[in-house]
Amino acid sequence: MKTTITSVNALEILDSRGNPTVRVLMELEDGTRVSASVPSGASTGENEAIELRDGNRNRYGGKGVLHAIANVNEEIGPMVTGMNALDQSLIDQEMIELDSTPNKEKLGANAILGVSMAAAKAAAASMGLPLYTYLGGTGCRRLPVPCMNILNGGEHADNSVDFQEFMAVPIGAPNFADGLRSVAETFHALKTILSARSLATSVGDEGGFAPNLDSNEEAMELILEAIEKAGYVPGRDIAIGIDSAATSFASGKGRYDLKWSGAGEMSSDEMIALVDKWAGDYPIVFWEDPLAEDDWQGFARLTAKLGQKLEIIGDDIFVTNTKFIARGIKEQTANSALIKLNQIGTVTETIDAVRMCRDNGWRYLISHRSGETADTFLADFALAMDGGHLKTGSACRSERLAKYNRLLEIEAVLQDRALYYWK
Ligand code: 2PG
Ligand code: MG
Repeated sequence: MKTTITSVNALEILDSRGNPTVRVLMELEDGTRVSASVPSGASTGENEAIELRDGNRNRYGGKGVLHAIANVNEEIGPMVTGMNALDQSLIDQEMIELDSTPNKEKLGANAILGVSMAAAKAAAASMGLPLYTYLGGTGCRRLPVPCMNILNGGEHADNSVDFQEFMAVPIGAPNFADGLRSVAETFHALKTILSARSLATSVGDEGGFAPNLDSNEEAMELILEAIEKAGYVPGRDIAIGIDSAATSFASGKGRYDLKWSGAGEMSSDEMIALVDKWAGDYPIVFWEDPLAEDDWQGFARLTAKLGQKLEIIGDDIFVTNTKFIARGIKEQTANSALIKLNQIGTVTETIDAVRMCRDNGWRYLISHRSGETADTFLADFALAMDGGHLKTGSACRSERLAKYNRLLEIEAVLQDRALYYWK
């Protein structure tokens, strides 16, 4: 059969932080050849699928992935060779069974995901279909709103801002290209504003600026100014999305230490009051990880208070795992989930997580990782999942732009058949 997998090999490559990651090369009987590269997070959730690292301090400070590579070359590869690349869920299931641990610690989620993504890419290529059509079907033509991370803090930068990501969200644009342009222009306007105040214009891991500021509020004020300077109306043309990544500054159960800004300790309820105040003061449309991964009660209180007007997204708390999303739905912990392929480790399980959100009236935000490669799988995946929004970093750093540029390309192909809208 044309789509039979004939060879699978893995290679250790470097990600955007210069850390090793897995690239899988796959070939099919009809000569189709693809490669897929796996991303890697910094502010990771405790329950994420395990990224296998060698731990050998003499290579890349212990971050090598030679074991994961060997697992692809010696165990997973031989097993999937001879399988049909079109059988995505079967391939994924067989890998899950071969691993046999709940968090993929034996083979490594980085090894498994590389093969899973490669199978999808190979199947699409062999069928002569764009990846988004193969994964999303013939009716798939809605471009995601690009939630552009223009100011970085937390663990993604060395500055004095506690919240990890401040995103410009082009909610009023007529199409993807104009939406992307408006937030890229905002990014440039922000640079001009920072320079004029002698603030640093160096960037964090995802390409957003990382200046030292006096407070987290100052970040919001600067962004509002940048939106206006770029010629847009905050809240009408461009809204704001935040990822606090609160697990990274939790100082105990239900306690938060705003350590980077030096603003001091806060309880869950004080954090909820801050979110409430900001949601009133600023045009915020979503807030990711406002509280830590173990603060289920705090999340539920926040959702009860603000869930009607704000998209409250769980990242570290749900880790793209249907087990935790199901609990979140039952306990009304949030109203949206962040979706990251490598948090769960296969394409099929990631689609399961999306389906669970959709079936229960939740939203979902498709996301990159802070350590990325030039692989554009995510762009097609976001379109295929039809969730309406995607976060994949700033308007600089090519590993981020690769995804945005792929979406520009798709929109150009779809022409006036492309759809773009917020909500
Ligand atoms: C997040 C991500 C991506 P990381 O927290 O949402 O922006 O960061 O990949 O470091 O977990
Ligand atoms: Mg996050």
